[in-house]
Amino acid sequence: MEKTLSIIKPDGVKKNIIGEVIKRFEQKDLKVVGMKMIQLSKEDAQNFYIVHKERPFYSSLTDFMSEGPVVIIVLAGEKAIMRLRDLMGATNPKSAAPGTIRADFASDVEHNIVHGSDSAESAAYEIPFFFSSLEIH
Ligand code: 3AN
Repeated sequence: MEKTLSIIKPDGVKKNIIGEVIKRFEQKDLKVVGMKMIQLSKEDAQNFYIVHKERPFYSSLTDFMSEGPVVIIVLAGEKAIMRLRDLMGATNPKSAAPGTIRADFASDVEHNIVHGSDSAESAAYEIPFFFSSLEIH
């Protein structure tokens, strides 16, 4: 059993597809073991995406991620990290495989509906960033 962190980003919440995204996780046997809806401050978003701080899109990404509420989800399952990435599709929806969340719903490379930890190291940073052990079931 592996755990990974997903975020339904502000564009996904605005498009009213929280249920649709979670349904896709559950249909592929990824189990929701922690969940909350919060609005990130700009500083929260900067700290969460600290690995991207030198990237040209860091400022607009952290503006976007703090512009409205997000749903933060911990998922558990076998190979959960890789399987969540497969369900999401490529970062740029133009390159995302048909039937993936980003191919179906994302507008562009920044507004791409969903986040998923990209490695075990990222998950180990991202899960405790949002959840205490009491909030994971
Ligand atoms: P992923 O979310 O697929 O792991 P990352 O980690 O490379 O992609 O990027 C983190 C987030 O930064 C993406 N989800 C997306 O919102 C944004 N992003 C990535 N590349 C770009 C880009 N070239 N221009 C604008 N935003 C980007």
